[in-house]
Amino acid sequence: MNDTIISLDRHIMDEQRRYGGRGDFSAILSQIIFAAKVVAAQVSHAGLVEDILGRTGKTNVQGEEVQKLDVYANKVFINALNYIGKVCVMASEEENDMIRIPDEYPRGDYVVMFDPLDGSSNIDVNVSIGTIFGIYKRVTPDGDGILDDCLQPGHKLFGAGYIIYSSSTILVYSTGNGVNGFSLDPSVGEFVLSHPGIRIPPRGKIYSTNEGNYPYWKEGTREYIEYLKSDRNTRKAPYTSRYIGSLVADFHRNLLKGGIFLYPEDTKDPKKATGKLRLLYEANPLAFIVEQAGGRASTGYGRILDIEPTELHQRVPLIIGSREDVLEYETFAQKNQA
Ligand code: P6P
Repeated sequence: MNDTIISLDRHIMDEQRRYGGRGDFSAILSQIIFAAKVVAAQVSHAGLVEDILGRTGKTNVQGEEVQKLDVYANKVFINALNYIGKVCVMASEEENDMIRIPDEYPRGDYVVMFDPLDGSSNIDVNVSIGTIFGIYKRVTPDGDGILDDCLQPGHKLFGAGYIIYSSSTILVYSTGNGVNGFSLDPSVGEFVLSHPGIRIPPRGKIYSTNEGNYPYWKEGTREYIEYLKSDRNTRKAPYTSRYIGSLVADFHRNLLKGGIFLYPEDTKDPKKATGKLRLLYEANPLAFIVEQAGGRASTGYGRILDIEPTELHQRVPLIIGSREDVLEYETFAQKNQA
């Protein structure tokens, strides 16, 4: 038996001992791990389970058609967190309003935001999908959490992470002391340390964006993508294009290999005038992770983690990945504001 295996539970306990936590945050992470295992089990055979893959015919707050696995994952995360007495309020991409803690359960000191199953359009074509989560300390003293507890800037995050459901299920998280990745070993049903101390290369050679939006991008953005595709860039050779269409999958690849992901604002759809992706439960948690790994996350005009949120489901342009690549984009994006 290999005695160097470090389970995620052990890693969380080590972190708690090192930083003197009371165990509340650890309890939240442990429940997120449990929920991730439950969702992973369904995702792994979603192709076989007709009723999971079917469509509900309903749409969520984003106006996207809700598929049953979205609904299922949302309920799994809510039910895993609402009864433990560590959380005072939650928010989810799948819920219009904040998620109250049921009266019969105690309230706690933390706030959890999540996108329960990002990449919904890929669910029924067996492409990688993921869960994104962020955890804050509450700002109100007690009782039910309120909107002020949810609308906190990303630099106040206490911890954040994501789970990618793919050829293997990997959970990546940070509590502000570096980034570590854990792979789910289905033979023992545990997440074990597989990617210790993740650092994103300062510059990559991959760019990830939906070039179908090119006609609707602002001038500086278009010029940047043309620059990457030329031999004028610092590599003196075109970057490689990689785009899966699941934020978690595109982000995870670039985190490990280096590169830049861009979902800039576009002029086609008024809903995307400030970008498509959500600040609270998509951009902020991934920005926290990428900065902890030495990368950068920007709107093109400013640091994601510095944005003062105004709405639960507000959208932002998201430019995220290798630090030097994101900084270089920002020089081009200045033209967008001229
Ligand atoms: P588009 C998936 O629906 C998602 O929210 C993200 O996971 C992904 O990065 C983005 O939208 C893809 O959007 O417009 O390129 O299909």
